[in-house]
Amino acid sequence: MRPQLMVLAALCCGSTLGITQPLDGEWRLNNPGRAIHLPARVPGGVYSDLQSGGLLNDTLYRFNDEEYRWVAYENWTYTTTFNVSQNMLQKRHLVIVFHGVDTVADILLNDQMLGSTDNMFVRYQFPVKNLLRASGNVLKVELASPTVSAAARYREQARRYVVPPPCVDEAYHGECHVNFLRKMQASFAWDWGPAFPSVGVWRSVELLSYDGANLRDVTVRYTEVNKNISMDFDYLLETGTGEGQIEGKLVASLVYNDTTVFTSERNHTIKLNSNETEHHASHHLSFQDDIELWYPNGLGKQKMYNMSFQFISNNGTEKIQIHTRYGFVTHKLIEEPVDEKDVTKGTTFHIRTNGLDYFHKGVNWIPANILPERASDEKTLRSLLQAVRDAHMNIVRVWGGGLYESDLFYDLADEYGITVWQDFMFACSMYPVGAEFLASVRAEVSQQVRRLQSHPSVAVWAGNNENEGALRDNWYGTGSDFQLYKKDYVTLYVDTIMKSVQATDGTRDFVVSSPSNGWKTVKEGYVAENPGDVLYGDIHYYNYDINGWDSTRYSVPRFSSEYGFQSYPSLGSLQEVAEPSDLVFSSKFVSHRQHHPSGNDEIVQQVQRNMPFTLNESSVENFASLIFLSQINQAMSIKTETEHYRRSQSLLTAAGQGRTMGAMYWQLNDVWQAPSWSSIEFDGRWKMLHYYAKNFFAPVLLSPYVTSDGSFEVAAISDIDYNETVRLNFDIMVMTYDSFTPLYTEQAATRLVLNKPVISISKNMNNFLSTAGCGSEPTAKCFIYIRPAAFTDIIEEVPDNFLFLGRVPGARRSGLAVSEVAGPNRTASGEDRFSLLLTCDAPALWVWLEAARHLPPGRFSDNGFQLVVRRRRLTYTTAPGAVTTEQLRAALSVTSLGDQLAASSGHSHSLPADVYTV
Ligand code: BMA
Repeated sequence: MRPQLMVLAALCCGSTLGITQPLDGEWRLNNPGRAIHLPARVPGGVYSDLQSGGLLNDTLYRFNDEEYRWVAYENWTYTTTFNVSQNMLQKRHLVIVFHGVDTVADILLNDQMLGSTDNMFVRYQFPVKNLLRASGNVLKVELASPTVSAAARYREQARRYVVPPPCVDEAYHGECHVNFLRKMQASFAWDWGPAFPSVGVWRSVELLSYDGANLRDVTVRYTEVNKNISMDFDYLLETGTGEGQIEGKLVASLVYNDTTVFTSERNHTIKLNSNETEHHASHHLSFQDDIELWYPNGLGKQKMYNMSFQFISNNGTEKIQIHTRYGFVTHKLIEEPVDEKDVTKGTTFHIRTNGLDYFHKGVNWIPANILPERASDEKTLRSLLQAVRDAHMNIVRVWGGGLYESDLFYDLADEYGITVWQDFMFACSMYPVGAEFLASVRAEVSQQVRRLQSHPSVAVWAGNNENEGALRDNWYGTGSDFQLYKKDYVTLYVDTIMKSVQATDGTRDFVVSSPSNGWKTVKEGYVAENPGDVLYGDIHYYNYDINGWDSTRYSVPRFSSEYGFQSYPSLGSLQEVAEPSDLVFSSKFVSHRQHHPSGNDEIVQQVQRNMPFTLNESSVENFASLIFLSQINQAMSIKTETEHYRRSQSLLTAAGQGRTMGAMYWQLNDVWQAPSWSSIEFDGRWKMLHYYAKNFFAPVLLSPYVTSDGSFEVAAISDIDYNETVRLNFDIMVMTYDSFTPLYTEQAATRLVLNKPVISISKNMNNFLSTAGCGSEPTAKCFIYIRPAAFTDIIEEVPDNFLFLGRVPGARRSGLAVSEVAGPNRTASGEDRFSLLLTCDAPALWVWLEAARHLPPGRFSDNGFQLVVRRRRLTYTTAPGAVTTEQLRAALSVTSLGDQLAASSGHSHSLPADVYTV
C-alpha cells in the first residue's frame, strides 16, 4: 500500500531559482620565475597543464618522475576572468565554491584575499558579494609548493616533537612529510607508485547565488519493521550570516520507474544568526511499502530508486532541488563470540547486509591515476569496477592513502553491487594534531561522509590504513614516547574522526583502523595489545619468505583485508615507457621502477621456489620470462591464499581460529607501469591474477589442497543456497606432466552448503599418489586436476581446479596454437564475442593468450590455465566493431610456462604419443 502522504503531480527538474555559474574551463597557469604562462584547465592539475602546453612529455616515461620533480618545488598561480549577470549580482548571497583545491593555496578575487586552503578533500566557500562586478572579475588561486609546505610544517612541529616518519623509504624515490598535508598521501610516492606531488584546482569551481538559503545536501536513514518504513532526512542548508528568519518548505520524494512511492513536504523555518552560515533541518516520515532492497553482487539485485529533495522558500524566490539515486540497504559489522561457552576464542568479524551473512570477496583499490585530476575518468572507472564485478567480487576497500573517490565511482559501485569499505585518508604515518589540522579534518570528514552517505554500496567506515599496527609495533620509532603518540592517535581518530562520522551517519559502523581488532581494539584503549591477533577483527598479511603456493603457510584470521605478492606488468606495458636497453633485470630502469625494498630479488626468489628459472641479469629474453613467471607466481600464490581463506569459513579450531569471512587481496589497479601487487595493469590489461580471481572467487568452487599432516582434501565451497538438494559430481585426475591420459581418475560427489565449505574428500596424500602410480618421486611426477562433471541442476559455472605438489618442470614445447578464430557474435550486453579453438600436442601449463597491444582491450574467457586436453574452446570479448576476425587472428599469440622457457633457453622436449580429449 502506498503511504498516506500527499502525492504531488510528477516531480521533476523544476527550475532552480538560485543560480549557479560554472567557473570551470580554460584558465591560465603562471609561474613568472620560470617564465611559464600557459592556458590551463579547471578542474585539472599542473602536470596535466604542463604536458598539454608541451613543457613536459609523458610523465611516466623512464625516469620522468624524478626529472619532473622540479614542478613540485615551484609555486603556481591559476587565474580566470569572468563576468556576472545582473540577475546574479542582485542576489543577496554570492559565493565562490571550490570543490577541490590541491592543496596549499591563497585565493584572491579582484586582488582581494578571499582566504586560504590546505585540504584537498574539503569544499571551500567564500562569500564574494562585495567584491564582484559585472565584468572582468579576476579569480586567482596561488598554490604553494606542496613539498616545501610539507617540510615547513614538519619543521614547525619538530620544534615540539617529531611526527614521523621523517621520510618515505629511499626505494620509493619519493618526497617527505606528506603526512603534514591533507592531500592524497600516495602523491609523494608509495611502494607501488611514483612521486607526483600534485598541484592544481582538481575539482570544479562555481559561483553560487541565492537570496535565502541554498540546499547543499541531504543525508538519509531508514528503518523497516514489517513493511513499516521510517525515514529520516537531514538537510544541510547554507545561508549567509544575518538576522531574521527564512521560511520555506522541505520536500522529499521517492520515485521508482516513474511511480511515486511517496512525496512528503514539511514547513521549515531557518532562524538566522550572525555566527552560523549552515543550518540543519530534519524531516521524518513513515509509510508502508514493499520496498525492494539493494544487494551486493551475487546476493541479489541492485535496486535503485530516484530520490529528490527540495527547499522552496515561502516568498517564492528560492526553489533548490537535488536529485539522487538511493538504495535501501542495511550494513552491520558483526562481532560475535565464535564459541558462546568460551569467549577467549574470540569474535567474528564481517558485515551483515540486509540480515545476510556472506563471504566478502574483494580487493583493495588505489586511485585510478597518480594525478588526482585524472582519477575519475569514466572509461577507466567503469572498466576497473566491471572487472571487479566480473571476478565475482562483492567488496572493494578504498584505501586510506588515496582519495575519497568521485561521485561516479560510488554510483558505479551502487550499480554493480560492489560494497565499499571506506577508509579515511590517513595511511602509514603518525599525524599532527594541532587545532587547525583537527578543524580541517573535522570539515573533511563531515563533508565526505555527507557526500557518500546515501550510497547503498558504502558499508563500513575505517579511520586509517595500518596506523594502529604502526604505533603498537613501533614502525616509525615512536616506541620510547608511546603514550604521547597514542594520545595524538586517539585525539585524531577517535575524538575527531569517529565522533564526526557518528554524528553525521548513524547507519554504518566505524572501525578505528584498517586493520584492527574491532571491539577489542576499542576495549584496549584504541591501540590493541596485539593488533595482529587472528581471533579478532581483520589482518593484513604479507610474507615474502614463504612458499606462496603452500596453503599451510598462511594463518587463519577472521578477515584478511590485505594480502598480496608482486609481479611485473607485461613486457608490452614496460616497452611503452622504456628504451630497449632498459628491459634487462640489471638495468637502472628495472631497479628504479621497483619501489618495494628488495622487491626485485624477492620476485626472483619466489619464482624460483616453484619453477625452474635461472636468472640472467643482462638478457632481454630472460627478463621477458621472469615477467611471465612473476605473473604465474603471483596468480598461484594469491589463488592458494584466497582459497585457503574461503575454505576456513567453516573451520573452527580448538584455539578458536577459523570462521573466516573475508578475503580482499592487495591490490586491484596500478598507477604506472612497474612491478606491483596489482591484478590489472595500468592500461587496463588483466594480469594472470585477475583471470585467476574470476575462478578463485567463483560462487561455487572445488578447492584441492594438502593439510599440514599430509592429507589430501577437496573442499566444496558455495556462496549459493542450494538448499542442500544439489550434489556436485567431479573427477579427481592424477596427471603426469607428459601425458593427456590421467594416471588415475577417481569419481567423487559432494554436497554444497551455503557458507559452509564441505570437505568432500580426505585421504592420505602419499598413499593416494602411490595408488595412482606416481612412483618414488610422486611430487615431481604428478599433479592433481579437478574437473566438475557436466551437470544440469547448478546454473553457475564451476571452474576446473588443480593442485601442484612440488616444483614444476621447465622448458618443453607443447605445440600450442590458436587453430581457429570464428565470429564475432553480439553478446546481450552489446559486445563482440569471438570463438577461439586452442590446440596443443602435449599438456601445457599456464597457457597464456595475448592479443597484440594495438587492439583495443578485450578479455579471454579464461587465461593462465592448465591445458590437459588437446583442444579447448575459449572466447575473446571486446568492444563492438573493435576488430575483424582476420585482424584478431593475426594479433593473437599463445605461450605457456614450458614454451616460454624453451623459447628463451633453446630447449625442446619430445611430445607424448598418447591422446586424451574430451
Ligand atoms: C600495505 C598497504 C599499502 C602497501 C601494501 C604493500 O601496507 O596498506 O600501504 O602498498 O601493503 O606493501
